Amino acid sequence: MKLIIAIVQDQDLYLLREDLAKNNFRMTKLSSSGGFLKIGNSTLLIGVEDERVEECLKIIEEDCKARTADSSLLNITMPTDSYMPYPVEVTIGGATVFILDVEEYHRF
Ligand code: 2BA
Ligand code: 2BA
Repeated sequence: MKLIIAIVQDQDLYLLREDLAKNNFRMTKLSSSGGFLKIGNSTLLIGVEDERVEECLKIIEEDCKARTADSSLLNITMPTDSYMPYPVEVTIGGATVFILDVEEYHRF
């Protein structure tokens, strides 16, 4: 078994959740935020059998779109604890995915 950790944009969550459920993938969604832009995103934990990993990745890839972030989203922290926005354009990828081996899986 593998644990797929997928960090996705909130805009893609609805469709992705639907498609995962439709295809019988079980998952847990955590609300998260990135260290760079500091805006909300979603982290999905998806426990899957080894032979279904590719199928799951395909769904994630199809549903999650890369986008350019609003340049005003990035702030720098000033020594006075205030924030100063500065213009920058970043492309947020469709999904950042980690795949981990699951040593044990229990459902009590
Ligand atoms: P939920 O996804 O909200 O699922 C709640 C319960 O609904 C499940 O209990 C299960 O009895 C049923 N269920 C979910 N998906 C189903 C499906 N495709 N077909 C039939 N019944 C389904 P649990 O299995 O005890 O799971 C409780 C919670 O644990 C889940 O909440 C989910 O957040 C997490 N979870 C379970 N399996 C997971 C997995 N393989 N990967 C990630 N998270 C998992
Ligand atoms: P954020 O950290 O808010 O990053 C948003 C986007 O900003 C990134 O998109 C990337 O294009 C850019 N970016 C991030 N750090 C940067 C840096 N040090 N210098 C220049 N540009 C930078 P993605 O790479 O697609 O990442 C989207 C989100 O996925 C990230 O949001 C973060 O929450 C997560 N993520 C990405 N790589 C990760 C990693 N290695 N470990 C854990 N989470 C990761």
